[in-house]
Amino acid sequence: MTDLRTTIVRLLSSMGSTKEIQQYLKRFSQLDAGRFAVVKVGGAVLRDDLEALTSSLAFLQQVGLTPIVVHGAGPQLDAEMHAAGIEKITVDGLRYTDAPVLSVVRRVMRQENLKLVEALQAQGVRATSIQSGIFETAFLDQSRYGLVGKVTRVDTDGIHAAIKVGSIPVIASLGETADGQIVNVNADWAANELIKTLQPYKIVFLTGTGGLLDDKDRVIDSINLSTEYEHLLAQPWIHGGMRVKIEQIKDLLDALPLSSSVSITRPSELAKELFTHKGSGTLVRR
Ligand code: X2W
Repeated sequence: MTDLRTTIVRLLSSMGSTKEIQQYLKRFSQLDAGRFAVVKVGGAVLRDDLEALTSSLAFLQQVGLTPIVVHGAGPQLDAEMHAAGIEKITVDGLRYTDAPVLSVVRRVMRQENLKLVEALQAQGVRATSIQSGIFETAFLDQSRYGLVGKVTRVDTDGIHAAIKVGSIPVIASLGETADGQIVNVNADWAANELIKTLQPYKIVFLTGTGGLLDDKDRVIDSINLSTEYEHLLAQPWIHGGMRVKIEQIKDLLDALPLSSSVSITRPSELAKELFTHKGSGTLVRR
């Protein structure tokens, strides 16, 4: 396990001076503690990069900042469904979720949620598992997608209670309808609704690729949607998943104050993104 010291040494050596980090720390410590950052973690990161994720989140907590984590479990769900002999059906990029699929979703989401919470706790970091009660949902279109929800309201009570005691809320992307039916919610959608409700100071999507990639698979430093959006979507090398991601980020930024931006980076670069001018990964502005 990478310890805190290693994270700090890595961070400082990537910056050359401690002045920048001090400036950012000072600025962040003056913010409303309940709205510092929402960090969306894809399932692939939980599977492939748990160690870096845990030490980066531990670092934030050690310096007195409590991020809010919302996670998916897409690849783990694929693997478990395959193992259970259940065929994966995707409709408009969403997992068709009938009762047998939902039971896998509930089990795997719980397992992945606890995996991160326990990894944080093993490093002495306070973390609170939140697997329900946050995303109030309606059925998106039950005949088309099955038990898949769209978020209608975000109940932030559980999040605020955790942050108040300095504990990192770790939230699974499961929703609940007014009738108490648990439903499957796309984790990016869940994160976006949480972000619209909380309006956090920092918005970070952690992915295995470390950012949005160009035609040569290099991380794009920054994207300014107001001037580049149409041009970008017209590029032949922008394929399915990335197109959806860019469209969703545009929708999100359109709903937020003009000064907002979205960072897409990898777990080991999270501190660099937050505490340096140069940052890391891809910064998307409106
Ligand atoms: C997603 C939820 C998990 C997810 C799914 O079943 O795959 C729907 O498609 P990642 O790892 O963040 O992609 N839900 C309705 O989004 O996980």
